[in-house]
Amino acid sequence: MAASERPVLYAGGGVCHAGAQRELAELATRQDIPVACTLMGLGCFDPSDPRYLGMLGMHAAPYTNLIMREADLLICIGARFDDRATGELREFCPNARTVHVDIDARELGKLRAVELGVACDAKHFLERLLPSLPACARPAWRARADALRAAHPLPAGQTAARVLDCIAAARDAEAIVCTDVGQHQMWIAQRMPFFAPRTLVTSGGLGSMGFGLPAAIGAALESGKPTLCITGDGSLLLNVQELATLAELALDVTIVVLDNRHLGLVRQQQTLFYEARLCASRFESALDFVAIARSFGIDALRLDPTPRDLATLAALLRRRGPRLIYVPIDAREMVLPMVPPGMGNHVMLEHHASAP
Ligand SMILES: Cc1ncc(C[n+]2csc(CCOP(=O)(O)OP(=O)(O)O)c2C)c(N)n1
Repeated sequence: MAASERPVLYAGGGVCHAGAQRELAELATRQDIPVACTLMGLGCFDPSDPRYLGMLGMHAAPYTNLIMREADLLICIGARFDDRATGELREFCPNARTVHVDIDARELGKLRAVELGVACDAKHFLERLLPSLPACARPAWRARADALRAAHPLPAGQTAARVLDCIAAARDAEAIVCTDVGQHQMWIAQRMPFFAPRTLVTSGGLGSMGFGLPAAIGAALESGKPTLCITGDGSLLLNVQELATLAELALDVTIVVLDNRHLGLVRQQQTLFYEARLCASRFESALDFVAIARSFGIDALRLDPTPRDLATLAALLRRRGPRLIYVPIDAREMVLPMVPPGMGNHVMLEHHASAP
């Protein structure tokens, strides 16, 4: 670290599992190092800290990937160089020496050759490191990162983004957000700030559609906190019978269904990489999610992504669940930027003609 001019911390779910967020903050602050998180690491670093770079990888904001590309030292803690985070491995932080801390020794050197691999729990590692660690400031690197952030922001969002921004602002500060798998999950990861580990409960890695509603029931039961399940029309159907459990337990869960009448992430891949030949990604029958929820005995209503309805959504988030809020969104919307599979993270698709 002393020899590095442009270090970056790459923090994963291991930091959340170890409960090492305070120690990570101490390392980042004392050594003045920017921090990028994986999907599973979201919540392990304060998103309002000026050193925060957001989520890295396939759906990162452009500045995050560009800053990481300039790193001369990569300190990976509790993450595994998954392809959604790294893109093409040979292009990932190409000029950085690498330190990898992971509780699973088999991960060290598996995908990325490292200068230093430490098989250790993230919290134990940081607790041992911090007492001997001097403070330093890196004004030039911070200025460079700020310039890239200003020049290469996340592209403006569309209807789904408006809904998520509304939820982010109106949700109870303590609320737990559970997601399913798909575009909605990636938009949440891109846009919604998470201030503590386990406030985002999502299925990463081999992400399973159908995870969101049962996860929300579990989170609400265990935590007693207001819980949101933000899901897609495809994912909710995979465990829709759990609406009965939710009604029976009368938990404070608000389900927001972002309905694009497609398996959105599949449609997006087919549109971008298969010449828009859509196959088995469009729902031909329009389901009435409000009627479905009511048939299970759960309050439900439809809101559109208009300013007036979003004000109603914000007001409803202050009321106790269970409730289902059905929000139709524009099916052409894509999760952008997107690093095409097999490319380096600096190759980011930021616009597409078929997106609104
Ligand atoms: C059980 C399962 N089947 C298939 C997939 C592959 N897959 C990932 S995202 C996705 C589409 C999700 O659609 P939807 O829930 O409507 O969310 P959207 O992308 O539209 O936000 C599919 C089929 C998966 N992750 N899990």
